[in-house]
Amino acid sequence: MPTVHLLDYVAGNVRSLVNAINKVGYDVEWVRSPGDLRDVESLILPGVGHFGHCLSQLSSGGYLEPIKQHIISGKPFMGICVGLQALFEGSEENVNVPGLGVVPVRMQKFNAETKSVPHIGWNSATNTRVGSSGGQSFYGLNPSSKYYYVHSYAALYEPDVLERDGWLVATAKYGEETFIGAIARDNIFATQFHPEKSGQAGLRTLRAFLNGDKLQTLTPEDSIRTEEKIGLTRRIIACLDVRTNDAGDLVVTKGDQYDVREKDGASAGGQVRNLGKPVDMAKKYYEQGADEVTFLNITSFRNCPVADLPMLEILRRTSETVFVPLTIGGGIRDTVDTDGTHIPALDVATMYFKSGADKVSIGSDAVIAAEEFYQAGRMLSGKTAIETISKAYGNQAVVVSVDPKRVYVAKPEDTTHHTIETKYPNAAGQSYCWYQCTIKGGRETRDIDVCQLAKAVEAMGAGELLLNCIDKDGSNSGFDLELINLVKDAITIPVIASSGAGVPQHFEEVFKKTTTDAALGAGMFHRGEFTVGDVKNYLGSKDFLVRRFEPDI
Ligand code: 1PR
Repeated sequence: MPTVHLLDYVAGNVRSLVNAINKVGYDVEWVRSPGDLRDVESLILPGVGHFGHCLSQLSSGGYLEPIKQHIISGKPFMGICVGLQALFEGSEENVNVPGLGVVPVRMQKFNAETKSVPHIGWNSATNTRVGSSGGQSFYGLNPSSKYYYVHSYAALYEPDVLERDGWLVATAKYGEETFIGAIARDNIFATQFHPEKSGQAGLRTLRAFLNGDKLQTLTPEDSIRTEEKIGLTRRIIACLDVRTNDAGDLVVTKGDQYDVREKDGASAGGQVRNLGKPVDMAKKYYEQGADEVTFLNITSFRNCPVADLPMLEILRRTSETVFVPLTIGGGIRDTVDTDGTHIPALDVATMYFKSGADKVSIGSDAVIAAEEFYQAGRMLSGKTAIETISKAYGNQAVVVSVDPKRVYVAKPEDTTHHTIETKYPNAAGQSYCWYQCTIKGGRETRDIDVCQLAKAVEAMGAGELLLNCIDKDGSNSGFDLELINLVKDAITIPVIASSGAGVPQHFEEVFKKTTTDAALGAGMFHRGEFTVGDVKNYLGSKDFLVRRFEPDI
């Protein structure tokens, strides 16, 4: 197999990139020291996390000058995400650290007053020179395709500024802002999106770069650049709750209100509901068009050494065939291993990232951390799992999964917590409620409400909130819209609505009646009642922008 060199200067998640490169027929070799760069032909610079951190790491490792020399020499260079940002002059994210200065533009933070930041999800990358009369694309980018982005800072697009200097530019639109999704000139290609996480569209781009296939003429159908096609799509996530069943096998399960045992079993609860094998099901949902796949390890594997966690193997295998973002939750916290070794949450997360996860999802530990945050007078300790992981891997890598339950009261004064007046009073006629956070899979309630939790974890550096709802879980009765609106109003990071989806119309409802950034389904997909494709077809028929699965080409 031909070879490409990867420069992995921070211990990031590059496994999916390696898998994607292998998938398009190339082998990866690592650049281990600046001197290695002399003999490199094709170089990819991936990047995650913080601009300043990445550039300082490159600088202190002695890589900056050799990278510049590689670029000047005319040999193929590709930057991904912060690898693209590194080519620019600098970034508002850290004004004191200069970039490589190849592109004379500075990165700016997205306007968080008008939309969720980070920008997470599937968006366009459309060549600015493509018009309705046709045109050319570069490195396989297609105006009809969508690509997976996750970033808070972007190079805002100013028409013709870069094109005048010979750059090919592809843009995307987020809210009112148009930004650079990809650029190319001579031997340089860089994408703000993650091709390794962008399904077949991303693999096509990666393959085009590695094959040196720079320009393509678009078919008339693909050249039609309509406003309706441009922009962030509605993100649909398939969630797999995973645990060992009574026979000791790791299975996908699903409960209602978090009870995953069959109801027709013994009085103490029947068998754990077995809905299939995690790796196979993840692949199935990928091929149905799921925009992300989330695994929640709903029981801890207490007697297993951390390095042997069965979930690590599931991620390794899944990331070989599933090229969309993978999230793993359950047990992301400081842990004591079977031999008594203390393992910090950051190390647990690192194992998952190295196995192919793109994000970790923190549940119980986030609730405890939020309580401590308030007890300390809203002071950050710097030691929580959220803070340490987001500092090392970026906010976008940290999801907080919340498991709230409704608590009804007759009037708001009956509780110190933030209440809403609900359209759905309880049997006692009480029409106010607050949402109480729980830990340990809903088994233990805590004296903290969902708004307090959301604000605290946002301050700690969480990049996204996975908003479950125990009352709605497995009910097939639709999402808890009141809860979602409440939380969306409290924070600016993206929210994934979860629990209650039963039919495609529920996704339409949640996107129409709330400003949720994404929506997640579990049981309706596992039971085979609807596919992810059914949901997307339905949303598409209602004029929502959705990404369709692109078959291999
Ligand atoms: O606390 O950090 O170890 O994380 C444990 C994780 O496991 C948390 O994210 C918690 O939400 C999850 N979890 C724990 N117990 C259960 C359980 O079901 N017994 N599942 C559980 C959470 C909720 C969603 C579900 C949606 C949609 N499941 O994952 O997929 O409710 O379901 P639906 O569409 O069928 O209604 P930690």
